[in-house]
This record gives sequence, C-alpha cells and structure tokens, in this order.
Amino acid sequence: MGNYYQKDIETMPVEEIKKLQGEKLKKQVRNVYENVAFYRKRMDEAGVKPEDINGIEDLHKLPFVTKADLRDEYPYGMLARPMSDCVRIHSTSGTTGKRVIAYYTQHDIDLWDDCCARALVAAGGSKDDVVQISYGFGLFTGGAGLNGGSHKLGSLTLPMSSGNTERQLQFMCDLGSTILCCTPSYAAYLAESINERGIKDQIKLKAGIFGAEAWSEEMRKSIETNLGLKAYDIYGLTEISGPGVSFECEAQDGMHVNEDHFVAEIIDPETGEVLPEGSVGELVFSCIDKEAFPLLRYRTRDLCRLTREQCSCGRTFIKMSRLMGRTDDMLIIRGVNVFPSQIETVLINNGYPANYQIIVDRVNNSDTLDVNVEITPEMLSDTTMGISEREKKLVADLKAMLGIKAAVHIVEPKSIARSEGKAVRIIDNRKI
Ligand code: DLL
Repeated sequence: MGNYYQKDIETMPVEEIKKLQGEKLKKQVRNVYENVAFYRKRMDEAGVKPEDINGIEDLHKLPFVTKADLRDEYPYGMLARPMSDCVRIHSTSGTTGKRVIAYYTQHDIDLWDDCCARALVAAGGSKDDVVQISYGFGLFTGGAGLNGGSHKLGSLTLPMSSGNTERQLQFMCDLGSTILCCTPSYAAYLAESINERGIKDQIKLKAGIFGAEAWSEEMRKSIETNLGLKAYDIYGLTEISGPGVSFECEAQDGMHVNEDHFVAEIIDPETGEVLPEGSVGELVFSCIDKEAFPLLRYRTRDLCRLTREQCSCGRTFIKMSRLMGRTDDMLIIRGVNVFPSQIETVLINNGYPANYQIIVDRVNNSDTLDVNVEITPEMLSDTTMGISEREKKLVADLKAMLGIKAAVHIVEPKSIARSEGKAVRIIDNRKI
C-alpha cells in the first residue's frame, strides 16, 4: 500500500468505529443546536433535545435535511462557524433553482484532502505517482478535492482541469501520468482520442479514479481495456464535502465510506424509515467531524445499497454499492421505472461506446422513449450486420431489460457531443 494508508483508522474493528461515531455525533449535535438556528428550530419542532443523542443508535431521532432546506437557508443559514473562520466555498452546479454553497474551514479542507489521499492510496497511488487531475477546477469540487489528496500523498500533481484534450494528451505522454482523475465519460472520450491518434504505446496510466456521475460495470470494463488501467469508482457530493466521501479499493466491488467522518444510512425514500443493511434505498449522510457546514441526516437522493462484509483489502469501513440512480433521475415511462444505467448496460453489452442520448417525450398522452446511439467506424465497416438489424437487436435487448419498447436510432460516429465533465444524456421533453 502507499505511504498514506491510515491503517489504524481504516481497519478499526466495527464496534470501535460505531463508538467513535457516537462520541463525535454527540458533540456535533450539541454544536449545531447551539450555533445554527435552523437545527435548533427543527429539533425543537421534532421534540428532540441534544441530551437525547447519546450514541450512534440515536441518530434516527434527528430530523432529515433536504436540498430544499439548503436552498431556503441560502446563502449562509446553515453556517455553524463565523464566516471569518472559513477559508473556501464550493458550490453545486445548480441547473435549477438556487445553487447550494458549501463552506470549509481549514480543518474541513484537511479532512477532505485526507479522504481523497485515502482514495488515491486505495487505487495503488503513492508519492511516486504522477496524478493527472482532469476534473474541473473552480466551484466544482472534483478538481480541488483530488488535487488536495494528491498533494497530501506527495505525488506529482497535474492540475489540468477538464477540457483542452490536445493538451491533456500531450502532458499525459510527456510527463508519463500514472493516475488519471476525471469523470468516466471524459475518460471514455480521452480513450477514444488516444486511439484515433495511435498513441496508446506512449500512455503510462495504471489507475483511474472516476466518479461524479453514474457509470456502469460495463463502462468500467470498456475504459479499462481502452486505457490499459484499473478503473476505480469514487463518490461524493458538494454538500458533504466533495469527492472522497467514499472510494473503491483493489477489490473494485463497492466504495468504502470514510466512516470516521461521515455516517451513512439507507432509508426508504417514500417513508423515511431506516432500512436494514443490504436494502436498496436513498443514501443519507451525517457529517460528524466538519466545522463550517456539518449537515446531519442529509438526504442525497442517490439510490444504492450499504453492506458491511469482510473486504479482501482489510478495510472495515462500510461499503456502498455502485449508485443505482437518483430518486430524481429515475424516469417513469408509461408507468414503468427506467434508470438510464439500465439502457447504458444494454448498449455497452452490445459493443457500443457510451455515446448515447435518451429522449423522452409525450405524444397523444402516451410517453415515448427514443435512444440515439453512436455506431463506431469499425461496426460500420462490418458487413455481417446492417443498421436495421442492429437497431432491431437493441430494441429486443432493451425490451428484455426494461420491460417496455424503445425506439432505437443508430447515428453516425462522432455525432453525439462529447462531455468533458458530467455527461448530459437524458432529454425529457415532458417537463417543458
Ligand atoms: O460530483 C463530487 C465528485 C467529484 C464526486 C469528483 C466524485 C468525483 P456534486 O457536483 O455535488 O459533487 O454532485 C454530487 O453526483 O449526489 C451523485 O448523484 C453524483 N455522483 C457523484 N459521484 C458519483 C459516482 C460531485 N461515483 C452528485 N457514481 C451525487 C454515480 C455519482 N454518481
């Protein structure tokens, strides 16, 4: 393992983790009750006093916090420290409504950098690596988070930000980048560009730390083959800190939650009831260590499963599965629940790259589902299967996966816009 593996913490016996979480939670609840009017009011309304929280088993007594609450408290209603103690802000992309602003003290930045350093180590990173950070820098947390982690580790850090693919590839070849950090869709685009330029033999990448958007196991395999690396998932959200809330290890089978800082729960998104381990539901996080913006029981709207099985890497932190979607990106088409990841799985299983678009509309009061998928030049020159046969095959496979019929349109290579950050793959015209 690298030189930043925090073994004493990351392999702590489960009872000790829970005890530690309980102690930190107790302090945090007192802190927010005294310093944040929002929490005082919510807890008073719920009839919960700070004295009622004496251990992690009392967490469920606290009320939830939602994105709507953060918007209502914009810009600094949730601050638990004076503004003068804060050293930075980051913000969500906020495509609808007000942006959410997260604040950080120096302690919060250090804690976050530690989480990202752990993620790099779990992917085999050490001070000898050259870490190319091609997540966006700025208000988005991707660039800053991995940059901080890479510095902690002492690796040579390339703060590339996203975009300017030509320059990305030049630095990757000239400096021999060994770890690439970016969104999976940008990794796929970089792989495509490397292939087109015939420069794969100059690429030294051994690992990729990819997250910030949903990606399937099939997409992982395709990126691993095309870039010749091991691809690790990393999860996080601005409200809780940024990337590194959880990270994958060598087992590549779910992401360990940094449980000394964040407590994860799975709830039923309809009723709010806490679900037993192993159930799929909405992920909820409590920040037990943060100073400036310590959200408690924050509803992420992300759907996944938590399991605490013995991991081959030795870490004892609970694992969250690959994200299965968001409570708000699940499409309901003709009454059937459809997740974009299911469509991606079918496309990639049929050998298509992850360049596709899902278009939903309503015609004569009935929902329509269209999938545009890009063909590769190799497939075009393969005469054993024509375009209409290809479309028919995808229609049949999508029907088997989703239970409903989709219209499939095979489109020319490179006709779907590439993404340098989070890909936009769903166009739902029903909402307009
Ligand atoms: O996306 C933080 C991040 C940056 C994570 C770089 C990983 C790598 P936000 O912009 O606030 O923060 O978006 C958070 O993105 O609630 C999920 O819906 C989604 N998301 C993040 N990581 C993953 C992942 C960053 N590994 C929202 N798989 C989250 C699927 C992810 N979705």
